[in-house]
Amino acid sequence: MATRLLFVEPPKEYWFVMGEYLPPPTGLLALAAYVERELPGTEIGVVDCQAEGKGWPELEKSIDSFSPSIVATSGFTCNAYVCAKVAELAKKVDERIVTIVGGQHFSAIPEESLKDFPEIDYIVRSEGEQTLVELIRALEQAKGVSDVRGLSFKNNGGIVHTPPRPLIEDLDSLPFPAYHLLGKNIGKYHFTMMAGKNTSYMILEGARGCSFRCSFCTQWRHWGGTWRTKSAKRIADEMEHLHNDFGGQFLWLTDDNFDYEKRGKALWLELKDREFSKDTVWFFQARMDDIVRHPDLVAKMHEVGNNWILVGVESDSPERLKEFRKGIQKSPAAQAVKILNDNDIFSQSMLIIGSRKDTEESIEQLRRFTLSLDTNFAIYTVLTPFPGTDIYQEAAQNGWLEDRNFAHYDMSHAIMPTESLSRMEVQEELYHCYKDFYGSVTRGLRGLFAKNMVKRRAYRHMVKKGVLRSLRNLI
Ligand code: B12
Ligand code: SF4
Repeated sequence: MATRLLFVEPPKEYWFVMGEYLPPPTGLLALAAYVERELPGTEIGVVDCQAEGKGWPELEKSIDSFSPSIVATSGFTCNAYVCAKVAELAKKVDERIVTIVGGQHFSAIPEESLKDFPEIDYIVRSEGEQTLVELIRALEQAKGVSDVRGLSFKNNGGIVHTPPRPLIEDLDSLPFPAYHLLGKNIGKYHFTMMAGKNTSYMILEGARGCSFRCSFCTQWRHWGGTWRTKSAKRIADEMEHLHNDFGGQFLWLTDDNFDYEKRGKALWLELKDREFSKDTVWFFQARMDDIVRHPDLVAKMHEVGNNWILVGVESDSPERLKEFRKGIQKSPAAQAVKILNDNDIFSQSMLIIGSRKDTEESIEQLRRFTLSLDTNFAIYTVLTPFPGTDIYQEAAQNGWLEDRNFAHYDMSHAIMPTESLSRMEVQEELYHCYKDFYGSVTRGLRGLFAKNMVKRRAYRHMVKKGVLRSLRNLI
């Protein structure tokens, strides 16, 4: 009998800091497209609970009516319980349903996850496409799965981790993500604060991994410390496809480190004569040093629709940058933000508080530095020990993990104390950071009446959605 594979995007909490958004389940769509191509006999379904407004009871009905042989789901650390609940629900509907999860969190701690969540049958570690296909084949042929690389599962009371799978060499060989499986939901995806409620929001991958080694980041570890990019032509083709075939107007490139050096010019050449780029805006994340080295390419990307960049500023302190292994000695944030502002690209700066050596004074210094930056938007985060990072290991060994509820690992909940601040004091400091930046009447008015529409929307969001109030409630 053909495999019936149901991908589930579970009911999740929004990250309140960024307000109302509905992201397409990109990771699941990448997997679905690959299975569709490699195993054409598979019956594939996608339930997106967010888009369909489904809660747990409705999801149970959807699983029941699709009658899957496999249920697959994905989530970050803060959604780990939600993924486990999907597996539990699948087993409740029919004990024979095979449950599979993957993604950065489960890949980082497969042993602990399989022990904590007995309802999960298989964890696919790191890159998912080939492992999932081989696993389905092995299950269809009712042969053992121990030859499938990149898999963790329970066996005879123990846990087996098969050897890691080599990564796919050529990302251009992957099919386009299966947006067509979203059916009538396709027009619902939006990111109100970033692009307005009625602008269709889609996510695409330009690259996987990162060649840097920041101590707080899970990304490089998940992808084995490598950085692989799709070709500029492939990225442009994928953007065009999302725009022309599905109406995508606000495109989010998942790349955590854009890397102008390696492909900025080539992408500009690919996009500049394509009609669709006049009707889309797009976003990515970039390193400050990359921006500063390539102001000319920053301008060129803007010409072809890039209107928002998230920059990992993290801290102004050289000690902190060293501790985070940012690969930078002195912060070039001021120059980077100026280049973005000069090019009318919305500058979003990410800042981190709560590292071991942080004190009231050092956080106050970071606040002053941020105000001096003239960044359009500041997002302060609390240093979060995501499983898979060195910080997690160090914190676990030293007993610093005061909150072990993974649902709180969202960079807004303080998880650890510092040497001189209690966990709650770190939480209070986070509130003060936002209050300083967004609570100032002058700054607020400037934001609300800014010429730049994106900036107006962002400030309106900060005021209307009560982000400050939500942060206050965490204390
Ligand atoms: C787009 C994005 C978002 C979007 C929406 C994402 C979504 N669909 O929900 C928004 C802006 C909303 C967002 C929010 C947050 N995000 Co975010 N986000 C990303 C980003 C940039 C891309 C995700 C993506 O689509 N990747 C492309 C797909 C193809 O990759 P993938 O999901 O990893 O899947 C592959 C494999 O991992 C594997 N796989 C994954 N799942 C499964 C499941 C199965 C069954 C199988 C077989 C395989 C498999 O196979 C896939 C193909 O190989 C990533 C960084 C990155 N580049 O991945 C961060 C990232 C996932 N986010 C992160 C974080 C921390 C957050 C926030 C908590 C806070 C924040 N500061 O942004 C919030 C939480 C929101 C919430 N409550 O759910 C972290 C997660 C770290 C962790 N361990 O938890 C990441 C890794 C960023 C980072 N560098 O640290 N995010
Ligand atoms: S540069 Fe960005 S993506 Fe790369 S390791 Fe550092 S934080 Fe992670």
